[in-house]
Amino acid sequence: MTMRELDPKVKIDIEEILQDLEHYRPPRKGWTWREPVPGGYKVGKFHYKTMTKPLARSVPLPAAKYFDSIDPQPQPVITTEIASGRFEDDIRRMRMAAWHGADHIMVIRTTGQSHIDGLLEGTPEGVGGVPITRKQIRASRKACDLIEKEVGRPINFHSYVSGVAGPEVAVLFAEEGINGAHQDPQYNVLYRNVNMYRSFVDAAEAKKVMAGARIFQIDGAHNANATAKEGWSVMPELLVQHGINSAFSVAVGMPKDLIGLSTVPPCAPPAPKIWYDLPYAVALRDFFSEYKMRAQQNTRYIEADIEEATRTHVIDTLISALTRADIQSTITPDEGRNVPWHYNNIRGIETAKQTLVALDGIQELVKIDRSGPLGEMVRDLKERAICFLEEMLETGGYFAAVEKGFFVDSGRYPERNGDGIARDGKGGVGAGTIVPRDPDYMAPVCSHFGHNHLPTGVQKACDPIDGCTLCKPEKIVYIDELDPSDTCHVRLEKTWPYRKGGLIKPEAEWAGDGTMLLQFFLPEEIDVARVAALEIAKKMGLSDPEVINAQVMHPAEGTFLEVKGKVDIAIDKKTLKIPPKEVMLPEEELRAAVKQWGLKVVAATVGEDEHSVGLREILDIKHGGIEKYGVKYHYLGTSVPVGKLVDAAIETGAHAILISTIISHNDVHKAMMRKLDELCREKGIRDKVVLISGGTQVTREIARENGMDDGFGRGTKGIHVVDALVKIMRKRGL
Ligand code: Z98
Repeated sequence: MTMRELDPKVKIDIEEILQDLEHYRPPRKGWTWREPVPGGYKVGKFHYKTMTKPLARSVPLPAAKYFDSIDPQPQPVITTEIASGRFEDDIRRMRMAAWHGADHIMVIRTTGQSHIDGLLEGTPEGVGGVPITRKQIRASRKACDLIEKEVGRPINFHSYVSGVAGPEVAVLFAEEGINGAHQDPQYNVLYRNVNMYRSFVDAAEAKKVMAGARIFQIDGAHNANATAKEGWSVMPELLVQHGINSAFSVAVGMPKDLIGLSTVPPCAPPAPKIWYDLPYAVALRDFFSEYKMRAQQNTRYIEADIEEATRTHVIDTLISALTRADIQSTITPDEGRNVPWHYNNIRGIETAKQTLVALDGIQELVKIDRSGPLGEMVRDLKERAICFLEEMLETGGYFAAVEKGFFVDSGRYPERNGDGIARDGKGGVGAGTIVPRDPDYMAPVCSHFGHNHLPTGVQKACDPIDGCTLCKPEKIVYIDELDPSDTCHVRLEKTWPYRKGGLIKPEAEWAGDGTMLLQFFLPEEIDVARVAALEIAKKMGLSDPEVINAQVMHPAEGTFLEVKGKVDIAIDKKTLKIPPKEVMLPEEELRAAVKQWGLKVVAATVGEDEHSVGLREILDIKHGGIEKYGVKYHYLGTSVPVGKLVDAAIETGAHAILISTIISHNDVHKAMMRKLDELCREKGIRDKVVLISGGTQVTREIARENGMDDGFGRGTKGIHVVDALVKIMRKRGL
């Protein structure tokens, strides 16, 4: 049962995870928070106020290379939602997400699983999410167990305990080591039309089971925000919904530290967001100070533009940092444009991490000012929420209020527009199925809500059956996928060539799907551009092309487009020639060597070549040219005869000659290189000077074949040239 640890250089082996799955038991249960470092956190040259224990392995933020590759981990747990429909593919995404700093991985289940009145066993791939089955959970949890060891931080795996099968799902989750779940009986009532009484009875049972396994609970109040006509109008109601679920959970026996409120900013730009979201966040924290906060982006405002989603997310996260968020959830524009891709998950995680790291300790520098309009707005919100609750009580309580359509009304309470979601107490899924317990009711299970008539002398409810599945996991019955024609094994066999067989094929949703994303501009108005974009994609050989994002740059001048489509191209890895990786010397070492030699070079563009920009970038300090590392240069200008360069090198005692050519017709660039080499030989200085050529058409191979010591093409920076210079000079024993 013990699995081989993951090797960071090797892909996770899905087939190995699926092996012996029926006997796998999660080694750990319950939710975990990140570990704060007492007294702050010193990494590299910085002292952080609120960061947590660093990861053993991770991918740091892109700019980390300028900061000794540090990767500070903010206090809030960071969520990502991964649910492509195929859990066998999601596992790889989970690993990538964990390396980028996600420790809360949420699986959206197949649309409307709340309607299903039993556990799913052996359901094939899902649509718009993953079917939550024991197999899916167990395989994913097993993968997370390996991944968390690799990154050195526990991963919270999360799904939903809602709907008519809620209690069964809760037991399944408790058995399989799920760490977090949405549970809110109001969700079922309002959005899935589960009978209201049934929903609350089931919730009591489900919450009790969750508490027993220390599964962290997130409520569903935010759904009102995403459903209501005007998200910001329902702010008082959101407070009420949070209150109902929290109070009910506590009454059922859930400890407060396991109760999280799902807070979603009600507004987004172009609205003046801060005037709505900040008072809402503050009111929420005032009312629910004993509970945890899970802050999530509002799915409602997510459009197809990733930049737009990112900008809003940054502002959301600023509000989280200014107030308090224990969990920062991320979403991606994938929700808006149907590209469930892990790179967008990673972007969302990075947005949260980058923002939270940047804002470390912000509360010591910036205070929420309640003395002005903010305090007034917070009070107003709280008053409206309390009045809502009072009216609810006067109406006859929660159930009566739901029947009257109190909830998700688009009016700003106390206004009502009469468009709320009204449910019939006698109707809905599972109506009339509640059976009162007999006085001698007895269920031989340990995690159980309410009255349980244990026979005298029985200590533990499950003793009479020699243990329930929570106490004796070996009693769990594992049922594999039932449709033999569509199992993850069948799918894995199809994708084997792209995962293990050495074929490289692009993927977005699923392994080997060939999905690619194109970004381009068309100088046409949007309607024309959309159609033209599809034609272009087809001509490029993409099948099933779809415009997933189109943005007007100007109503007449043009449109930016993103098109997804599929290619049927796979590259055989064996045919690729991978150039050996140049290991650069550390910057400090380069500077020291340059200083020791007093390194000097002469440089020019040669022949009839007037293109000086590239060379100047390599020389000048401004963009990190060789000057930055202490190299002195003598620039002779453009179209300089090679002989003049050689003379200058002799005169100035230069250690190297750098030539640059962009023009390459008739192989003039090669001719220039050979001429330089020959001249240096004639003058007897070839062993004293390093010869380097550069230009868009130049490669190391071309340069070396034509008498140079090294050559550089596009994308070269000064440091690459300095590195080459130092290495060549050392090789010559200088
Ligand atoms: C989120 N991105 O909250 P079905 N219960 C609750 C929910 O909020 C949801 C479900 C159940 C969002 C995800 N929420 C949306 C309280 C869904 C799902 O019936 O299986 O779709 O239930 O993070």
